[in-house]
Amino acid sequence: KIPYVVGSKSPTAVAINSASKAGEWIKSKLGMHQELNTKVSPQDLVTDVDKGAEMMIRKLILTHFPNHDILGEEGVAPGATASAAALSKASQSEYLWIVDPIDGTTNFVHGFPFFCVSIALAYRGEVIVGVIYDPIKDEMFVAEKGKGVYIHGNRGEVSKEANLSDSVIGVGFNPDREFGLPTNMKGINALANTTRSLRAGGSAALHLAYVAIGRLSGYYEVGLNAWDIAAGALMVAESGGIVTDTTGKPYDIGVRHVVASNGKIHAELLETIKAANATGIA
Ligand code: 2AM
Ligand code: CA
Ligand code: CA
Ligand code: CA
Repeated sequence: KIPYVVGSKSPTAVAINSASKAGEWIKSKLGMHQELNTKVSPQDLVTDVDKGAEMMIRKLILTHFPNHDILGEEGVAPGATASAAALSKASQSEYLWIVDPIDGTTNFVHGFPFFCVSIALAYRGEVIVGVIYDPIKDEMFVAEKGKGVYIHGNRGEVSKEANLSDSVIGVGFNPDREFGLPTNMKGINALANTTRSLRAGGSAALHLAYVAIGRLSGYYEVGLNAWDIAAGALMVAESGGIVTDTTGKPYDIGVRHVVASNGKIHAELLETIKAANATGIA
């Protein structure tokens, strides 16, 4: 279905196959998870299905690329400090796979049909492949560095809006009640007053994929991790959009406070977030 994937063993093909297999399995487990635990806070959920999907993806990647490193959300100790430490160690890798087995676990647990598998491959710290699979809509988003973004073989493009007042912006509610959520809400408030409308679907990766193919004009959320953003950020860049942090610094795999857009509204989006004092902890 994706024309430029040659051979079933290219990294892109392995990413697509892994996302597709894990996604099908996750979908089959919808409403059937057996364990539900919390991590650092009551809002921070994990199920046996998150863990099982990550194991499945690890195994598939290592079958083809036994020497590559893998950074997966459920393989890392929870909490901002632990995830930053894991990323800083992992970023020394030559080839590093960055895996979020279910992005949108809260949705998965509640049966809200908006979640995905997100898989990225970085070479010396730079993302070169990004794959996001939504098993509910059976939508496979694929980006390769320098080759654009594709949804089932069709080239994706960012939207055309040139002003925030014509824009629909994706946002998310950071679960950290003490710092993250209050910061996020300042930005969300400012955007609610200046945009056409906001959408908070609950999956950072899918929101980024939607920006890349023009279903959203932009996206803003603070306090994310590398696995939420890596694949989607490549997609936005490859479709002609822009991804920065909330201060305007260009995207790299360490960015946690993300602003993504079709490019045309980026300055206005950043300005609005900065003026609201919603840039998050550096
Ligand atoms: P997850 O479902 O993989 O955990 C929703 O606003 C976004 O925030 C999702 O992409 C979600 O990813 C992420 N998220 C959920 N809990 C989080 C936490 N405790 N810290 C940071 N990000 C989180
Ligand atoms: Ca999680
Ligand atoms: Ca995630
Ligand atoms: Ca996850």
